[in-house]
Amino acid sequence: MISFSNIKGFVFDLDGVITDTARFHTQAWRQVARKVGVTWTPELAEKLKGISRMASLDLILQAGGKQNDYTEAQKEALAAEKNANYLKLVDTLTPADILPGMAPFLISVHRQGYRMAIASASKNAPRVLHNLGISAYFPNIVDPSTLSKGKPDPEIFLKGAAEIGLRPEACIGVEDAAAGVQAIKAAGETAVGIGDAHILHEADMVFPSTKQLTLNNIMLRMGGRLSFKLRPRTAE
Ligand code: B16
Ligand code: MG
Repeated sequence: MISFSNIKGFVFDLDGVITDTARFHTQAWRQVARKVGVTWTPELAEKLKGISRMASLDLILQAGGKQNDYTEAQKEALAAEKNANYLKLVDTLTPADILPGMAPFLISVHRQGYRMAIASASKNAPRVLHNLGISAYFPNIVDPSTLSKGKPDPEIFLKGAAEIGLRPEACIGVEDAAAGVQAIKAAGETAVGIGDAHILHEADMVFPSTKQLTLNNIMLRMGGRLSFKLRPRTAE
C-alpha cells in the first residue's frame, strides 16, 4: 500500500458515503419494479449501488426476465418516472442527513489542505450536495454524463483525480459499493470502503460505517504517521 504521507487528495462517492440516498433510490426503484412486475430483493438493491440510472433499470428488468419487453422510449419514460420520485425524496434532505462522522471528516480533510472531488454516478449530485449544505467543499464534481463507462470502470475515479490536478496514486477514493471499490482500485488509487468487509473485500481498508472514518484511522491502517497535528474535531 502507498504511504499515507503521499496522499494529497480524496475522491468521494456520494450516495452511501456522504449521505444515505440509497434508501431513496430503493424506494423510487421499487415503485418502478412493482409497475413492471419485477420482484424486489435486497440483493437487487445492493447490485444497483453505484450503477447509473439506465444501467440500474436494465438490471431490474433483467432480474424479472423482462429485458426485451420495453422499447428505448419506454425505458426512458420509466427512468424519468423513477427520477421524479427520487427527486421528491432528495428535496427532503437537510444538513442533518449527512452521515454520522462525515461532516467533521470533511472539515478536517479540508482544513488539512487535501484536495477534494466527487465521483458519483448520480446526475443529481450537485442537488444532493446543495441540500446537505456542503456544496462549498466540492467545486470539483465529475460530470457523469461525460463518462463512457460506469463503475467498476476506473474512468470516474481517474477523472476525479484529474479534476483536482493529482495523480491517482496521490488519491484516496471512498466508496460504499463493490463496483465503486473496484473502480478505485482499477484507477490505481487507495480504496477506503464503508460497509460490509465481505462485500467490499477488494478495498485497502474497510470501516463498518462513516463513524470510524477519520484521518487518524486511515493513517493507522496505512501504517504511516501524520505529517501534521490533528486539530480537535469539535472546534467548529
Ligand atoms: P441518478 P453513487 C449512484 O450514486 C447510486 O449509488 C446509484 O444507485 C444510482 O443509480 C446512481 O448514482 C445514479 O443516480 O439516477 O441520481 O443519476 O453511489 O455513485 O454516488
Ligand atoms: Mg455509493
